[in-house]
Amino acid sequence: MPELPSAFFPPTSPASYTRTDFGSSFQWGVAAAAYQTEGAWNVGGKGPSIWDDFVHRRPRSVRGRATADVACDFYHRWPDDLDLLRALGIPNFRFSVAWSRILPQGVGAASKAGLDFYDRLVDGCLERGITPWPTLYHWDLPLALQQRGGWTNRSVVGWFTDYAQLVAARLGDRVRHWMVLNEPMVFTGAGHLLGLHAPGRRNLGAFLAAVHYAALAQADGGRALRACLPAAAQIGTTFSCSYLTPARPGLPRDEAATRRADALLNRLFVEPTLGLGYPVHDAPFLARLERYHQPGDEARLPFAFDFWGVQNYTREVVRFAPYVPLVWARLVGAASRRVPYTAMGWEVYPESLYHMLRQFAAYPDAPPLLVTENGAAFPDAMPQAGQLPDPARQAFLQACVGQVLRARREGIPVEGYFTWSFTDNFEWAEGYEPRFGLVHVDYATQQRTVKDSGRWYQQLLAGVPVGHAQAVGVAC
Ligand code: GCO
Repeated sequence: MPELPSAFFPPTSPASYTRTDFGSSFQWGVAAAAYQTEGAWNVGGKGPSIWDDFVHRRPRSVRGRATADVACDFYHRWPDDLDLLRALGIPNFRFSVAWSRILPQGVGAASKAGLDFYDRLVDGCLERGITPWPTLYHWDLPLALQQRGGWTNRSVVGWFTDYAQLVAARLGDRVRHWMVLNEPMVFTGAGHLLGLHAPGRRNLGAFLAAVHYAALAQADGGRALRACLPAAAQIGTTFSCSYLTPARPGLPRDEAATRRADALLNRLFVEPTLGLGYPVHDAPFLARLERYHQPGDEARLPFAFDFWGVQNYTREVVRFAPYVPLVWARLVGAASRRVPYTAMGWEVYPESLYHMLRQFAAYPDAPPLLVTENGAAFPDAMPQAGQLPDPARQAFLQACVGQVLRARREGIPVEGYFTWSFTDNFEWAEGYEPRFGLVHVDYATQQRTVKDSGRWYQQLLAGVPVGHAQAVGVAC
C-alpha cells in the first residue's frame, strides 16, 4: 500500500479513530449533484438549464470544451450506482433535483417523466436502506427562466417556491431531509460577478440583485417546504466557506481585508437567516443590496433552518489589494510554496474545516451543523485490475474527518459528514479533469472502480479503526 502523505496531517488531527467515536446518530454520506452526474440533458422531456446553455453556447468557458450532456449517465445508471453505495455501506445519499427536468419551462406544467425519475430514485434509495437527502437547487436554473432575467428578476423567488412545493408534494411522504440551496455565494458570485459559471454574467448590479433574491428564495424556500411537509421533516440549506487568514498577520490592512472577505464569502447568506441582516458593517459595499429591497423583505430573510450544511475544501489567505474595487482584498494563496495543493489549486489545509465549524457554531442561534461537502481532487492513475490507489485523497479525507471529530470533542454540534463526491463527475468550468470521487469513472465506458479512498470510507463505516498509518484494500 502506498504511504499516506504525512504533510497532510496537522498535529491536531487524531492519529486514528473509528465510527463509534462519532456516536450512533452521526450521519455519514456522500454528495452529488444533478448537472454534474445525470447526463440525459434533453431526455424525458427535460428542458434546458443555464448550464446546458452555457456549455453549448460558450464552449471555451469550460476546460476541454466539455459538456455534461452525458456526464456519469446517472440518469440511466442510478440503480447500479445505488447498489454500489449500498455495497460500500454508505447510509446517506445527497443528490440534487434538476428544476428543468421537473418543470421544463421553470414554471407551469410539470413533466410526469421528470417527477417519476426522482420518485424512482427516492424509492431506489429506500429499498436499499439508503436515506435520500435532496437539494432543490444546485445551480441549474431552467433556461426559460434565465430568459426572463433568472436570479436577477425578483419573480424568481416565487418561481422557486412553487417548484419547491411541487417537489415536496411528490416526495415529501418519503423524504425526511431537505436542502434548499447549494452554495448561493458561488452561484451568485461565479455566475453573475465573475462570469466563470452559468449564466456567465460579469455585472455588479446583476450580482447584487441575485444575492438579494437568492437570500429571499433561501428563506421563502424553507418556509414553502415547512408549509407542506410533515412536521418531522428536517429542512436545511448549504453554505460554501473557507477559513480566511491574513497574508501578513497583525498588519491592520490585511486584517481588515480578511474581515471584508469573510463577510462576503462566509457570512453573506448565513446572517440574514438569523435575522442579523447582511454583514454591511464589515463589508460596507453590501449596503448597495438595499437598492433591491422592498418593504417587508427584512422580515422575510430569516428562517429557522433545522440544520446548516457546511461545505469546505480549503482555506484562503487574504491580502489588502488597493486595486480591487469594493472589497479591497484578494486571495493570494499560502505564503509557502512547499505546502501541498490539490488539483484545483487549493491548499491542503484540513484544519479549515474545524475553524469553519467553530465559526458557524458560534452564532447564538445556529442550528446543528452537517458537513454536506468536503473532499479533494488529485490526479488519479487509470485503474489496474479493479484497483486504484489514491493516497492523497485518502489522506485528505482521513485528516478532514479527524478535524470533524476534533470539533465534536470540543462540543461543537456537528452531526454529519458527506464526502464530495461519490463518483468522479463534471466539475463545472473545470470539466472532467479534476476528479473528486471515491469511485473512479472511465468516461469512455462508464465503468466504475472503487478507489482506495472509497475502501477507506467503507472500512470507516464498517467500524474498522482508520488512521494515518493504516493500510487499506479490502474488497467490497
Ligand atoms: C461546490 C459544489 C460542487 C463542486 C465541489 C467541488 O461546492 O462548488 O457544490 O458542485 O463540484 O464543491 O468544487
